[in-house]
Amino acid sequence: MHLPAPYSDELEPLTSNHPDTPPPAGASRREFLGKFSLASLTAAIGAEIVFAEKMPAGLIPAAFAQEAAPMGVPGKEGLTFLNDRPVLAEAPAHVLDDDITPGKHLFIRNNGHAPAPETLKPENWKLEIAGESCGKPATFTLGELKEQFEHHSYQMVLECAGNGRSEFNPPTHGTQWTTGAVGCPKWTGVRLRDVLKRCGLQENAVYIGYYGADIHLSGDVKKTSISRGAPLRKALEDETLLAFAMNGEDIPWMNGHPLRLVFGGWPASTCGKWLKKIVVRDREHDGEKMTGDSYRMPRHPVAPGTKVPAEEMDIIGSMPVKSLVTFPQSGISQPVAQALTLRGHAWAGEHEVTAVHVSIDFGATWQQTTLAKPVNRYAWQRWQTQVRLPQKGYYEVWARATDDQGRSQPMVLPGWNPKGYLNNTCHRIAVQAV
Ligand SMILES: Nc1nc2c(c(=O)[nH]1)N[C@H]1C(S)=C(S)[C@@H](COP(=O)(O)O)O[C@H]1N2
Ligand SMILES: [Mo]
Repeated sequence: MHLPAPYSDELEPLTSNHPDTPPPAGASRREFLGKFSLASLTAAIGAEIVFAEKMPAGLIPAAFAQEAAPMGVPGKEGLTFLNDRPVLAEAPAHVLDDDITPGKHLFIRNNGHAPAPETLKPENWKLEIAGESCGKPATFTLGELKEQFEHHSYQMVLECAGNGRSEFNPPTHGTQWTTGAVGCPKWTGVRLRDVLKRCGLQENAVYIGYYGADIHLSGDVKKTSISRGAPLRKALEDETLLAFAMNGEDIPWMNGHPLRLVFGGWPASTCGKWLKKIVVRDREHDGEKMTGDSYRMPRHPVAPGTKVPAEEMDIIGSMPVKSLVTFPQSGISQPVAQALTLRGHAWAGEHEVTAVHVSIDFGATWQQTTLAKPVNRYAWQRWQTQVRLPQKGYYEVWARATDDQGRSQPMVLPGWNPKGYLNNTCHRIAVQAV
């Protein structure tokens, strides 16, 4: 499936030098294959090509075609697939009703091609710690990480900074997420802090960056699809994990098995999947998608459609206050005047949610809901309540969360920004009273 430009990918449009794209008319097959070394094809397939020397120049490996149809990923259920190269899939709100998001319902946001499952063997996995501000660079096997460092588990929200992008007007380039690029599984791993302390931090260390094993969309192994990170203070938090398990099981393939980085309350783009290397930096990390307008917001509000210079943008840190109505499913019918249970989750980046209100009259009046405490910092919080719909007809249920700083979700779109980040408008569902 090839979707039109704004639906494809944040920064990397699907171009003709993509391995699954046929050679452009007129270009020789040799020219086409010339762009892809055998090594990059092998890496993308995840296995040695036995009769490589017999492979016709320009042949597009059938292994790539297997990915194309049907849309779907083994182990995933109930997700809406927005794209297949790279794989992008989000969860409809009602699919996120569980307190702890099961692996099958966790969204997928790939910037490149996921490494082939055969290349992700935990017993062969290694993590390198390096960078100019690392005291004693070292490599750990996954086994050593598990044996030598204490294990910790936290339930933490994972949300793409572009979640909600599809509503911005004028539209912004990137994955057109509706509301489902979010989930809150329970992560288990070792603390990044413990591992960094073992390797020693030089005094000038200020930032960390990650590198994963995924393959650039072009197939070029020298290119990196994404390499982001976070300031050292964030990297040293209790909850910042090198996670090797999710919900007590292996992390799903598309979500970073066998090792991923997890930060609490920050854009999910900081949480490197298929983690191979961490670099300790003496400056803000400058990897792929750290610079320019990637994951940055204008320092001051701008009129929709404005071009904002990079120096007037700041890197996104804590995510904003937000909520979802996960029950009932939007579109249901409900008998007039009967109690209708409503529930969902609310979260607020590095902050706690202090209240969730619902409205059935387009925001004219609001009713407070019962709100649970988070099981730990950075976990989402369950809210629930009941309403009665007074007469037959169409209603919308709106939910609005407020954080411990007194900030509430806007009822209309928040500030437009060039990349369409941080849309935390109130979630709405449709209900018909019959
Ligand atoms: N190695 C690697 N890590 C990555 C990405 C990626 O493409 N490659 N995507 C990032 C982005 S933009 C998001 S939103 C999250 C998505 O995590 P998920 O696919 O497990 O939901 O992973 C982040 N970590
Ligand atoms: Mo993302």
